[in-house]
Amino acid sequence: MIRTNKLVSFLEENDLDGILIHNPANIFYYSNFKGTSGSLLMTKTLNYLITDFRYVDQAKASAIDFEIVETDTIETIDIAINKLRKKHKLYKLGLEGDVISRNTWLDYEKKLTSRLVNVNIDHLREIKDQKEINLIKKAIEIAETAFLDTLNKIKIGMTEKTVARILEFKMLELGAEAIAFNTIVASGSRGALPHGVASDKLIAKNELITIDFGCVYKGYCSDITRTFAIGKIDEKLLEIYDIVLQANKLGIKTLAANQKACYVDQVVRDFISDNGYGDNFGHGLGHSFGIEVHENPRLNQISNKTLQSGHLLTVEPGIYVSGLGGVRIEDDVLILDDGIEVLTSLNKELIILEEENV
Ligand SMILES: [Mn+2]
Repeated sequence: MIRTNKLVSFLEENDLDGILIHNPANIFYYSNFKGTSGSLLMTKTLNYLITDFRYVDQAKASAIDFEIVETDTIETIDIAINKLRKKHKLYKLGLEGDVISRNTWLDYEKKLTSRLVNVNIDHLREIKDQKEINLIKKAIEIAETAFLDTLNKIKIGMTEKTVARILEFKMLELGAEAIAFNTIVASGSRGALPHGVASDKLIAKNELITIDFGCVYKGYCSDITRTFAIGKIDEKLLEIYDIVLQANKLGIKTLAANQKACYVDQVVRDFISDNGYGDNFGHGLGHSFGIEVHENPRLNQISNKTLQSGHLLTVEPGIYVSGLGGVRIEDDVLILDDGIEVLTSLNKELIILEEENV
């Protein structure tokens, strides 16, 4: 109900009679409906879930606070809405311009008798409630358990893809409903690719391996990165590991309610620059996540957000050296009124798998 109340406040503040929601993350957030076709029409007093024949039973079972409106095809949503418009005086209707295509917008404009206003309501999901935190904690626990299991199974000569599949299968076996994103397994010089999705490269000795992974549990994501080693590692990479580890700890220590998001990024960026790798950290320090794996607020140089209790953030500094490799260490942290809670619990000191055991 708190979620709906916040949306109603948004409608009031923006002088809207209702909103037609298409973003699947927002549909799930308000209605608990996860079907891939449907939209919500929410007014200050009534909630409708508009979907087609394929999803009606699922909608009735999951979206218990919503009246289900069945349409024949996507084209007839407008007929349903225009009917509802008469009942609810929907003169001004919010529509998520960041989510629907231009053609869909034009189509609505042609067919709906309401005036359409471009809105984005994603920020209403920024502060996580206890129920969400509990699901995210479970998604993290599953991912971490699967990661430790994968460390025991990794073998020299496997492809990065095989390592990714072992980790993903374990997450699913442990109760995850899906993986949160394409698992990154970047070994050796591929470690210099911040988004090096697992490839056919073979796992080799004397290399670092960065794995960035996460799963979805009951609609909520986890997002974790660890870099570990097999055998003997180049001195320069060991130095880089140590800098990234310190940067990660510094970022976590700097997080607090009332802190500016850009300031936290700057503190860590300055630290990495002071250690000589300023040009090798080309992405933001972190981001929020929840129903989606990348949500606001962001920890980066242009984020003017002030952190608040209930914000959930990744802290993921990385150093990437083309031709040599890279390191990233990513934790998930919850901002509290009087401090923080680090939700990830995997060891961060460099894990070195002995060559003869791999
Ligand atoms: Mn991340």
